[in-house]
Amino acid sequence: MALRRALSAAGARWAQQRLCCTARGGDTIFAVSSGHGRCGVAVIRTSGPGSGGALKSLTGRPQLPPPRVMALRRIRDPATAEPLDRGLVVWFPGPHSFTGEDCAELHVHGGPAVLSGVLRALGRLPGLRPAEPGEFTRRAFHRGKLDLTAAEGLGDLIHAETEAQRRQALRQMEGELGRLYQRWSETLTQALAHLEAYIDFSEDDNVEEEVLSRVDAAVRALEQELGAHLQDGRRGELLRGGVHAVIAGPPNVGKSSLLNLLCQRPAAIVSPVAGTTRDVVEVSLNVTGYPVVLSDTAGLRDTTDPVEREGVSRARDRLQRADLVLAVLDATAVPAEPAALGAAVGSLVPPAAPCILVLNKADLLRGDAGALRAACTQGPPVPPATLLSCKTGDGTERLLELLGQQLAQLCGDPLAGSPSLTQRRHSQHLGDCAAALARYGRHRARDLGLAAEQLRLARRHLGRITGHVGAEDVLDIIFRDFCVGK
Ligand SMILES: Nc1nc2c(ncn2[C@@H]2O[C@H](COP(=O)(O)OP(=O)(O)OP(=O)(O)O)[C@@H](O)[C@H]2O)c(=O)[nH]1
Ligand SMILES: [Mg+2]
Repeated sequence: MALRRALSAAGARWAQQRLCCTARGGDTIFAVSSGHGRCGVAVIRTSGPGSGGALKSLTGRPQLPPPRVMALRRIRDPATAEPLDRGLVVWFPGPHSFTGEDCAELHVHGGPAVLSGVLRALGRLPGLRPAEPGEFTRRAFHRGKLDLTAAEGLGDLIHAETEAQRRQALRQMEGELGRLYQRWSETLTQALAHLEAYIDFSEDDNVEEEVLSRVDAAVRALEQELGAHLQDGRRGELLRGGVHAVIAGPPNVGKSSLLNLLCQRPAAIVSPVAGTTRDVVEVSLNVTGYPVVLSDTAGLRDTTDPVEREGVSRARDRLQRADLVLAVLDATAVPAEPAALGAAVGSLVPPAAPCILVLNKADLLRGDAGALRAACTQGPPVPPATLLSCKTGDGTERLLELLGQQLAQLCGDPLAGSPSLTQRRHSQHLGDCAAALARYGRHRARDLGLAAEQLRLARRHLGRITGHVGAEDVLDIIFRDFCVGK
C-alpha cells in the first residue's frame, strides 16, 4: 500500500517533468523545406495556427483539401490575385503532422521567381513569418513529437553522406536511442520509488528488507548495461563525424601519391624531392559506406629547415589524434623479417593506434618479393599489411579490403546490437549518470537519503539527453545545425 502510494507519486513527478517540455510556439512559420537552388519541384512548408488560412488564401478557395491528400491547385498571390504557379498542396491538421501543429505544404516548381513569389505572398499574410533554422524540428520537439536524440538523428540523416551514416541516423531518428534511455530512466524511477517507500514507511508499514536488495540489484544491472554502452569505443561518434585516418611515414615513400590514389584526384603535390609535403592535406572519402577524413602529412624526419620542422610537428600532432594510421614505408627499403618490420612500424606509429602498413613502390621490387609478401600476412608484430604500387595501382584492391575491415571494426555495424552513442553530449551525461550510480553504491550502506539523491541525479542526467529534463541550454546548439526550414 505504502509502496503503491510512493510509486504513483514518483510516476506523477516524472509525468510533470515530461509535460514541461511541451510548450508551444505561437505564430505561423514558413520556409522552403527542399533546400536551395533551382530544381524541378520545391516544397514550401508552413506550421502554426495560420496554416489553414494561408492555404485557403493562396489557393483562393474557401475549403481546405481533405487532410493528408494531395490536391492540384492554382496558387495565387492573395494581394493581387496574380497566378504564381500551379502545384500540389497538402493539408496536415494538427496533431497529425510533423510538428504536431496545423501544417500545410505547397509543392511548386522550383524556379527562384516562383519561390520568391510564393514566399513573399506568405510573408504578407497576417501572423506568418519565415522560420528560423531548425524551428520546425524545434516545434516538433516541444510538442512531444520527437525527443532530443530523435531530433539529433534527423539532423544527422539530413547530413548523412554514406550508407553506414544513413543507417545509424535513421535508427536514432526512429527513436531507438531515446527508447533505450527512457527505459533506463523508468528503471531508475521504479528503484527510486521503492527506496523512498522504504525510507518513508519501513518502520510503521512493515516494508520488507527485500525491497532494498531489489533496488540494489536493479541499480547494479543498470550500471553494467550503462558501462557496456559507454565502452563502445566511440563507434557511433566515429561513424557520425568520420574516421580520422592519417597517412604517415618517412619522406618520399609515396604518402601523397597514396592520398591521390585513394581520392582519385591530384589533391596533394607529388615530387621526387624528399620533404615536399609540409601542410596537412585533408580529403573526405566514402570507403565501403564508411566516412573517412584522410590526411596526408609531412615525412617524419629530423630536419633543420624550420618550415619542414613545423610540418613534421603538425604530422606528429595528427598522428597522436588519429583514429586509424596508414603507415607507409618504401617496400624496397624495409626488412622482410617480421620482428624488424614490426619494429620499423612501431617507431612511426603511436602504440595504441589501429594501423595498416602500406609497403609502397612494390613495382620497384627486384627478384623475389615472397619473403615480404609472407611478412604482410604474418600478423603481430606486423599490423595488417599490403604491398602496393601507387604508380601501377597494383595492390589497391587489397588495401581497400584492409581499410574496409578496419573501418568496420572501428565503427561497428550500425544496424547490429544496441544503438550506438553518436554524440559527445550523450557520453558526457551518461558518464555523469554512471558516476551518480557509483556514488549510490557508496552511500547506500550509510545514508539511504543520500543514496536516493544519487538515483535522482542519475535520472536527471538521462533526462537531459532525451530533453525530458532541463535541456533549454542545449536546444539552440542542437537545432542551429539544421537547414532552414527543417
Ligand atoms: N616507382 C614508384 N614511384 C612512386 C610510387 N609512389 C610514389 N612514387 C614516386 O615517389 C616520389 C615521392 O612521392 P610522394 O608521393 O611525393 O612521396 P611523399 O611520401 O608524399 O613525400 P614527402 O611529401 O616528401 O614526404 C615521387 O616521385 C613519386 O612519383 C610507386 O608506387 N612506385
Ligand atoms: Mg608528400
